Amino acid sequence: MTTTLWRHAHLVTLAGPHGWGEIADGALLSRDGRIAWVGASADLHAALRSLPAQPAEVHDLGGALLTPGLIDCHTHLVYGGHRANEFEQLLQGASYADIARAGGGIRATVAATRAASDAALLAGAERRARALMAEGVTTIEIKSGYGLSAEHEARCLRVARQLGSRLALTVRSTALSAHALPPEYAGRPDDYISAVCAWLPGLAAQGLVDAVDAFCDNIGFSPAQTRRVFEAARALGLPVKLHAEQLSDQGGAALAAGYGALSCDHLEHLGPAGVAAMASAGSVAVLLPGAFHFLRETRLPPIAALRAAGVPMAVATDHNPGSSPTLSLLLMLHLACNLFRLTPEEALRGATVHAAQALGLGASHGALAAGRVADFVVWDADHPAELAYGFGVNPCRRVVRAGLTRHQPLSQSHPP
Ligand code: DI6
Ligand code: FE
Repeated sequence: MTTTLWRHAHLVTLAGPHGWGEIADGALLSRDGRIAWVGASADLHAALRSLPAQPAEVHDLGGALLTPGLIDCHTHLVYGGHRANEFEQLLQGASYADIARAGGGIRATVAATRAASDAALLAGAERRARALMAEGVTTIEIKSGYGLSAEHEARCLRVARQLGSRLALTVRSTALSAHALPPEYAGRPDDYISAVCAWLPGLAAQGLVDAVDAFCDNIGFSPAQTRRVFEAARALGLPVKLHAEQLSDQGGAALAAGYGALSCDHLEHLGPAGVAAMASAGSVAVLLPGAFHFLRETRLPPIAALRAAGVPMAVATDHNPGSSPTLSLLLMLHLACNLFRLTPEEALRGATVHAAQALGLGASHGALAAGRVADFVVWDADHPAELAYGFGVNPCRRVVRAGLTRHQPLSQSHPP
């Protein structure tokens, strides 16, 4: 029941619907992993007087910038191998779809993932998670989708759950079994979808699934197949998300919105009907500038239309070995501004408030406000726009997760 005081902070709370929510000289009290109070230093004495006991620990931040912990709401962190060879092919002019149709792409990673031991999958995912954490990430989503059988999907989701218990990190796991067609179902996509729908209840019963996702595209699954997966999720009471309109407009976002999707992700080919459907369902648009950059795409997601319709926009790494092998969420903030023309405030909101919403954690995470989880980051920065302004720069000084300080995650030899 100890209370900790963080004082002399330049707070960026992001607590209101717009603006940074800046408090130039602020303080924050954390208690039992939650934020007990946050406000201006001038009001601190009154806040302290109302406490049952005085803070056991006091940290003077010397005016440093303090923001909510970053949230990476779309990653494919658990897999075997890498696809650097495909990067060479992409540079020689092959397209992502060409490589996938020739038997590379997701299926190459499926083979490597199935061949990897549990220990190797965990070690690789943990190394990647620690790299994200070193930049102030306190919550991540991890998708399955490189196992593509009941056994291997469960293995990957178990690794995701293990990361959440080994590391000072909140992990949400998403079943993306409808990611690609595994070789044993070649030419039989409907049979594969039947299999996915049949094994989902087992994965859910093992407590491995927080949400269900699918890849609805011309090299993925059709809207009708996606709908079957969503029906299976609905029967289990699980929320859905969708890889939608990444390479073509299949009407996936509107389909997902019809199921109250938490988010629709990628969206380069999203049209007006999809934007309107997402707005009325309250689905978050998860923008993935890493994949856009890596695949040298030229068609931009309809940012102005999303903004005008009031669709909340999130920004994530989409970390995966095939289209976004990045481990820097801060770099994604920069690219979201420079490539997609988000404002630095939209970008930071996209990796905090709106990312939380995309994971169904909108009431507990993503902003600095009393009652929320005490996840925050202290930065060597004067202004919050600096987080998106630099690229290849990591100004993260200190990370606090659930009220506890996490120093230098990369240098720890043992998980906290
Ligand atoms: N879209 C993506 O960006 C990832 N999955 C998907 O459906 C890429 C996955 C991969 O290429 O391994
Ligand atoms: Fe993805």
